[in-house]
Amino acid sequence: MAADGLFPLPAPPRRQLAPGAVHVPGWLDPPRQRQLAAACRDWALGPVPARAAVLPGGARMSVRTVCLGWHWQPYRYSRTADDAGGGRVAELPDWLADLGRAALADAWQDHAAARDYRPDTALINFYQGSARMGMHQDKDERSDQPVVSFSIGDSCLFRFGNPDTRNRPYTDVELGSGDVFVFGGPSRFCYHGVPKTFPGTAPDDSGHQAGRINITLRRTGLAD
Ligand code: MD3
Ligand code: FE
Repeated sequence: MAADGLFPLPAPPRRQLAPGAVHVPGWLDPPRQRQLAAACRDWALGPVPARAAVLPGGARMSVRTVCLGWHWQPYRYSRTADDAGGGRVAELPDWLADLGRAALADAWQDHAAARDYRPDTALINFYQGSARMGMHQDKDERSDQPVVSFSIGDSCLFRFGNPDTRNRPYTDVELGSGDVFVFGGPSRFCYHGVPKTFPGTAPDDSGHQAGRINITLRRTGLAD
């Protein structure tokens, strides 16, 4: 293969839904999916256990979440998990922040933006059965750096909306195992949600047969 190593790799297939919102199907190869899924199941065990967060009105979310770097609960971040045993959250490992930077570089084809990306937290969501996530904005962060999302296991219906209302207009997209989605710039504060997952659709080689995992990397912009 004459071209091996001599030319840059082609950009991965990707689709821009709106300015700053880019979907890259299958960005994580199966070995990487398996490594991430195993790491997520490990983090779910502690030092802070994954838990279904309780909303201020008293309703419990159907998704279970564990956090790295900073603990999120509706609707604030802290270093300790005050609604899940009080322990201090595990560090966000450099390799995971680096993976987010690499995904951002590929999705946006913007190496300067990727160099400047400094995520300091990861929220890991576990969906099983009929778990879903209603339309919401992520605005507890004090930074407008992008959110990088990784999906593993079952596929889902993802609904990407607009910055002004939780209703139409929105675009429905299926997210599958290994997909990356980046939300930045004018898309960073758009409403979005997961109306449903598709149980039993996880590829055998994804390493996760117990539903869907979603990892989001973010910058909180908070300091101790
Ligand atoms: C668009 N998670 O954790 S990831 C969340 O699949 C969350 O578990 C969903 O929404 C999930 O807050 C969706 C995609 C996503 C994440 C953050 C966003 C889309 C976003 C922030 C702004 C706009
Ligand atoms: Fe969100």
